[in-house]
Amino acid sequence: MIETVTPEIVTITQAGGAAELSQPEVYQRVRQNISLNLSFWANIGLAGLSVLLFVYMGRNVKDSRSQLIFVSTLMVPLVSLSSYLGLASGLTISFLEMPAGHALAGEQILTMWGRYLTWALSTPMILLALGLLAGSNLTKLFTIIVMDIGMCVTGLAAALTTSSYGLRWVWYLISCAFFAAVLYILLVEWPKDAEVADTDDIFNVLRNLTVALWFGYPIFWALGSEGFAVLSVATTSWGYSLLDIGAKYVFAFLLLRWVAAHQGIISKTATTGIGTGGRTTVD
Ligand code: RET
Repeated sequence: MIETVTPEIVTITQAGGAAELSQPEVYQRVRQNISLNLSFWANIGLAGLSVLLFVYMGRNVKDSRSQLIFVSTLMVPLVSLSSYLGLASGLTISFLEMPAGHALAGEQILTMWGRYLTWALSTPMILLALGLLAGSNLTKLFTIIVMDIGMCVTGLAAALTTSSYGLRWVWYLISCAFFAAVLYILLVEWPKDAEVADTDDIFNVLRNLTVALWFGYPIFWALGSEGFAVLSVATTSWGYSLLDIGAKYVFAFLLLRWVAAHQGIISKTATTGIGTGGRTTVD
C-alpha cells in the first residue's frame, strides 16, 4: 500500500499531482524514448565542442571589455552543458498530472522544468554580451536582464502549475509581458546605441537572429505537451534543442568571431560604466 510505505509521496500527490516516479525511473523513461534522449545528447556534444572552440577563439583577446564579452558568451554553452546533463540524467525532469481543461488532463506528463530554470542563467549571459556589444548603459542592461529572468521564472511557474489550467496560461501571459520588455530594448533601444558605438552591422545581425529564434520558444511551449499538447514531448524537446543550437552556439560563434577581430572598436564602446571606472553617458 502506498499510504503505509511512502506517506510523503501520497502527500505530494494530493498537494497537486507532482511526480511520483523516482529519479532512476525518470532516467529509464528518458532512455527508452530514443528521440527525446538524442535531443539532449546532441546538445551536450555541441555545447562541449563550443566551449573548446570559444576558448580557442579567445586565446589572443587582450582588451578587457572584449574579454568580458567572451566570458559571458562562454557561460552560455557551459550552462547549456549542465542544463542538458540535468535533463538527460532525469534530475530536472518531472512527471506532472495535468489539471482539468488540459488536453491531457489527468495524465502524468513529462515536464522538462530544468530547461526554464537554466534559461534564467544562460539568457542573461546572452543579453549581457549583446548589451556590451551595443554599448548599452547600465540602466538598460539591468532592465533587460531582470525582465528576462522574470520571463524565465514565470515560464517555469507556468510549466509547474498543476492546480489550475487557467492559471498555467496566466503565468504564460505574465512571462510574455516580460518578454515584450526584453524585445523593446532589443528592437528599439539597443539599435540606437549600437549605431553610436559603431557596432550596428554585427549587432543587427545578432539581434535579428536572437529575436527570430527567441519567438520560437513560447510557440513551442504553447504547442507542446505543456500547452495545447498538439506536439509530442520528443518533438517539443527537439524544437527547443534546435532553437538552442541557433540561439546559443551559432549566435555565440558569430559574436565571438567578430569581437576577436574588432577589439579596438569594442574597447571604445565603454558606456556601461562596467570596467571603465564608473564612466557613464547621458543619452
Ligand atoms: C516561455 C513560456 C512562457 C512565455 C515565454 C517563454 C519564452 C522563452 C524564451 C526562451 C529563450 C531561451 C533561450 C535559451 C538559451 O539558452 C518561458 C517558453 C515568452 C524566449 C534563448
